[in-house]
Amino acid sequence: MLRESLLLSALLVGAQSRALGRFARAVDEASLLQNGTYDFVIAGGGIAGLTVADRLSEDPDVSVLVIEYGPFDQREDGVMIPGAYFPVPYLWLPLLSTPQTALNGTVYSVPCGRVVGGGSVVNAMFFHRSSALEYDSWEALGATGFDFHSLLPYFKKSETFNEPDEEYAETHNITWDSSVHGFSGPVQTSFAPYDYPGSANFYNGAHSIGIESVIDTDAGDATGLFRLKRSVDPNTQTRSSARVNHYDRVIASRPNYHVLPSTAVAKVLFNGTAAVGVEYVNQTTRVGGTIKAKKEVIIAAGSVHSPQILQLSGVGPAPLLESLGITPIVDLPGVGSNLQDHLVLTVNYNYTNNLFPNGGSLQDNTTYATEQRALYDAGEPSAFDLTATTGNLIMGLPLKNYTNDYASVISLAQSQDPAQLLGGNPDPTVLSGYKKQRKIIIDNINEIPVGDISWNTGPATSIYMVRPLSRGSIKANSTDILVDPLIDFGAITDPTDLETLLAIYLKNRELMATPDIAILGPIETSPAPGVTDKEQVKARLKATLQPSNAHQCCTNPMLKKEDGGVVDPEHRVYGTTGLSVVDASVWPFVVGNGPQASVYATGEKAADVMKERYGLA
Ligand SMILES: Cc1cc2nc3c(=O)[nH]c(=O)nc-3n(C[C@H](O)[C@H](O)[C@H](O)COP(=O)(O)OP(=O)(O)OC[C@H]3O[C@@H](n4cnc5c(N)ncnc54)[C@H](O)[C@@H]3O)c2cc1C
Ligand SMILES: *[C@@H]1O[C@H](CO)[C@@H](O)[C@H](O)[C@H]1NC(C)=O
Ligand SMILES: *[C@@H]1O[C@H](CO)[C@@H](O)[C@H](O)[C@H]1NC(C)=O
Ligand SMILES: *[C@@H]1O[C@H](CO)[C@@H](O)[C@H](O)[C@H]1NC(C)=O
Ligand SMILES: *[C@@H]1O[C@H](CO)[C@@H](O)[C@H](O)[C@H]1NC(C)=O
Ligand SMILES: *[C@@H]1O[C@H](CO)[C@@H](O)[C@H](O)[C@H]1NC(C)=O
Ligand SMILES: *[C@@H]1O[C@H](CO)[C@@H](O)[C@H](O)[C@H]1NC(C)=O
Ligand SMILES: *[C@@H]1O[C@H](CO)[C@@H](O)[C@H](O)[C@H]1NC(C)=O
Ligand SMILES: *[C@@H]1O[C@H](CO)[C@@H](O)[C@H](O)[C@H]1NC(C)=O
Ligand SMILES: CC(=O)N[C@H]1CO[C@H](CO)[C@@H](O)[C@@H]1O
Repeated sequence: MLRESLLLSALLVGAQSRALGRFARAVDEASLLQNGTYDFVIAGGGIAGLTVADRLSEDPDVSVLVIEYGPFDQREDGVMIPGAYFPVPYLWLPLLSTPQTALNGTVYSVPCGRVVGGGSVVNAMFFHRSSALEYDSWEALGATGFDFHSLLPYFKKSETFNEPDEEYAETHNITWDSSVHGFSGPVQTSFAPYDYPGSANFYNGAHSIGIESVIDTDAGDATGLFRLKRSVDPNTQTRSSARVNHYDRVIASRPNYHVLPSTAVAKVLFNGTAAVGVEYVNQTTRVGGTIKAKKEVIIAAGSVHSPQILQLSGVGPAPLLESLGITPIVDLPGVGSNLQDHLVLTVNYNYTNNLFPNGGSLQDNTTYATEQRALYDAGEPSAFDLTATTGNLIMGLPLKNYTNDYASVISLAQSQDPAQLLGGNPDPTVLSGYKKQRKIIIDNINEIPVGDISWNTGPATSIYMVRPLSRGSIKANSTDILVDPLIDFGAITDPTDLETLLAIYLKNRELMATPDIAILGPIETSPAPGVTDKEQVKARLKATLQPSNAHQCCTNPMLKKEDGGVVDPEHRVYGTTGLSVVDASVWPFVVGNGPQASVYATGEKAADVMKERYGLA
């Protein structure tokens, strides 16, 4: 049970600044309760939380505490070794969606990290920026300073890009543009030095139907075929997680940087509308405590949980808060609105004539797996350098490159009633922001990627629909932080999203039928083998798709307040002081590529904004 007697006065009287421990480290509750106060208290130690904590604590006079729901990982193979990818202990399980109305009421699991490092400890490690036009559109919607040109220094600051071996790059058609990369940042990024022969079939097959390669997704145009880049340290071929690159990296030199693991932030404590600290609860004992924040409380609990914390703190849509018996401190309708993710569709194949080895071989062939693991352990190129059973190539294309009939998809989108899509009676500010998003997305739909195709050279192609027009929501369903919120993806509530997915699926069929790939004898086994009628194919896609690729975002959007915004361009929550949000929940709409590179950059930028705000070194 949460302690009931955590009064603001007790918090403020009890809190005194004392000497902090000698090294950055995990702290326990006992030491916190004695000391009780920090300059910055960060709720959530994922990518954004640890990035900001690291940067703020560069000033030795500043104390930072990160409170993280999950534990520290133990550097298990499943976390560290790409080919052994299986980070299940650190996923948020069980975490379920609400029944999805446009998907026959199906409930889906919600993939999310719960560990120090958050998503960066459990993710598939793919590390790419998205197209400049996407960030420029955020800026146009009100996220001042988030255009690609302004973000570029932060993208560079966040990474150490490791160029591949020149000869390997040449024989594998790997290209990049050094001028857009950083070479001294915390995140180690690299290309895998191993590949399956089928990659050439994919590469040549795509080229044969006019799909062009992009030199470097990170230079502002992310459309085309490209080699997957990873947040992997090439010297060890191990994961460069935020725990590794924004905590372990600085541990010996930061007496002012603390992490309290296995503890949930239950709510933000206010004096009026000024955030003054947080209430937390030990996950095991369910006993709580409070911490004072002298300068700021920073919310970084990820896009599913950040809005939940705000709502439980009295910051959110007043009707929702009142239904839970929470007195609103700030009526902010956008908190928990605007949930977005990427749809996933897996297409499976048998082959009459596939090449060996391929993306299925690690699982099919124990001799090969043993041989590859020995090579990995010896520091040689190995299939274990690739994440689980994925391949090395992916393509991201605009709508017109997936279908000649893009005009009908666009007119379907334009014929929708945005108010109905948001449930019929939406808050007018949220509706206003949604309409602006729809316009800018539809205007750019033939320029920015709407989806991806990635063949693993073996049994599976992964299709992603990354440009949703549907919107979901996060709503607290209890005042107890340990009770999961209601997570409604709103998947394909706008039927345009299913049409876009269909276009990508059909383009993939065309690709698999090119001579370069057809020679391998692929036979589709799911989701719609032999089905050609479009309505029937769509029914199969609906039954097979997953509404989440673990890329949740945008639930506390940086938009104007009159457009349903939650934070201003300096990450400050409207109507409050001393409270900000820094994670992927502040984005106006989802990026087309995997989000992590953009989350690191968002965190770097937020930290700079805060240093400026408080005049920190
Ligand atoms: C399985 C998986 C695969 C992915 N693959 C890729 C990929 O290949 N490429 C890519 O670019 N992106 C990938 N992603 C997405 C990427 O990791 C996320 O977008 C990113 O981690 C989001 O960063 P964040 O800081 O917003 O939140 P997170 O990194 O999710 O961090 C939020 C943290 O807050 C903690 N928290 C939640 N509630 C509380 C609370 N009440 N109190 C305290 N702490 C709390 C959580 O435990 C978590 O550690 C993947 C994600 C997952 C889960
Ligand atoms: C939570 O409580 C348990 C049981 O008392 C304790 O062992 C653990 O250290 C506490 N967690 C933290 C982070 O202090
Ligand atoms: C929808 O769900 C119901 C109940 O689970 C099931 O009987 C029905 O077959 C499903 N329909 C489709 C089209 O999947
Ligand atoms: C690289 O490109 C060349 C020329 O287009 C092609 O012949 C070759 O098969 C490609 N190889 C790979 C691994 O993509
Ligand atoms: C998309 O199609 C246009 C023609 O409409 C073409 O010029 C462009 O190269 C294609 N993009 C890619 C990445 O193949
Ligand atoms: C709350 O804020 C007011 C106004 O800023 C201040 O006068 C008061 O001392 C604060 N209360 C506490 C308990 O700090
Ligand atoms: C299994 O892997 C071994 C070792 O690489 C290889 O020699 C063998 O041909 C593979 N077997 C099959 C069926 O592909
Ligand atoms: C939400 O809360 C209500 C009331 O406590 C409960 O009946 C319902 O089962 C909860 N919903 C979910 C999905 O947990
Ligand atoms: C695919 O291969 C499996 C295993 O050999 C077999 O059971 C299945 O019938 C095949 N499916 C098709 C559509 O060929
Ligand atoms: C986390 C922390 O800084 N703990 C300190 C609290 O204060 C005691 C006594 O002053 C120190 O011993 C702890 O290191």
